[in-house]
Amino acid sequence: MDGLVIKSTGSWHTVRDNSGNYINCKIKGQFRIKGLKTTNPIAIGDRVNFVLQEKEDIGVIDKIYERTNYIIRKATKLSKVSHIIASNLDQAIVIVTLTKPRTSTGFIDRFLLTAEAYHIPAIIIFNKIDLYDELLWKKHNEIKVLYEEIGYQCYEVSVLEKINIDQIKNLLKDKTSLFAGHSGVGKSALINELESTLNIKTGEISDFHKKGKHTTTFAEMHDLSNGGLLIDTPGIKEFGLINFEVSEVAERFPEMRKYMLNCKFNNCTHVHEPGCAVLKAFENGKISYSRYKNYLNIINDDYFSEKQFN
Ligand SMILES: Nc1nc2c(ncn2[C@@H]2O[C@H](COP(=O)(O)OP(=O)(O)OP(=O)(O)O)[C@@H](O)[C@H]2O)c(=O)[nH]1
Ligand SMILES: [Mg+2]
Ligand SMILES: [Zn+2]
Repeated sequence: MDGLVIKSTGSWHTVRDNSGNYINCKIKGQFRIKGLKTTNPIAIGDRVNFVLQEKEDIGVIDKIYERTNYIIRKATKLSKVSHIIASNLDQAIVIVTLTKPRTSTGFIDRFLLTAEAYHIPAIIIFNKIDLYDELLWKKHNEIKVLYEEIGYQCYEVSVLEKINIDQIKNLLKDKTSLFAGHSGVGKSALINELESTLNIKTGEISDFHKKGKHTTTFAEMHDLSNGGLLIDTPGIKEFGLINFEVSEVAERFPEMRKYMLNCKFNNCTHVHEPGCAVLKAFENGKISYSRYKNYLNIINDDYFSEKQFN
């Protein structure tokens, strides 16, 4: 029987079959994707085939259908293994807060890069705008304009004050979407607000660190009543990138991609080469400082230290 993986907790996977039944499934044997070392062979969003073990009331997954795409990361940049956050997505949404907790542009850019690598439309939702003072609004507007100019859709939301929730409902309609972001940004709270029948556990922000407490521990796909599937995920501390080639990194920055064809050398890393069209665009203000800085950070972790420019 065919089904969709809607939750994974280690060795058990909840699969929904085409008639809407939920079956607890295990995996048979080993699944390995060539060249990909992952901690999870089955990811949420996977379409699978399983065999029902009638006596036990469980299923055994024996096949994963080819993934159209996926979002993947390493726990930290030093980890050897990767984790597939979710597969077969129509859109990947990063929930960002500028305070409680603060999301850095480095985190946003790593997320966007990964989505670009698999051609998944990426969207940014800024939550907790109720907490903004004048300074944060200023910062917010700068960041929002920056990403919108590159071509990313941005939304401004407050779950607490129920601001712009309908916009998000429209955005998610009839699509399979992923919510990702740091712990405490309000991913689960926003889903509860979008779908009043759900009662997902949400957590406080710690007073001292102003960070979330990792309340959601497993990714789970939820049904939206106006059509659509939405994946809630555990908060991510660091979005470790899998090993992209340097040449690929610039290609995944849409505003760099535009210029790199004009670089003098076709193996240009856009750092110091003469005749580099990307550097020229950066010097002329066509590529933003924060994006270029994050690009350098990505291709060469310590090229610029975060401290120096934050
Ligand atoms: N002020 C304010 N607080 C919010 C808003 N949205 C969510 N919160 C609060 O932020 C806290 C964290 O929310 P969660 O939904 O648990 O965050 P999460 O992103 O799911 O976190 P993890 O499951 O740990 O990854 C809760 O106390 C929410 O009430 C908002 O728009 N404004
Ligand atoms: Mg949560
Ligand atoms: Zn170049």
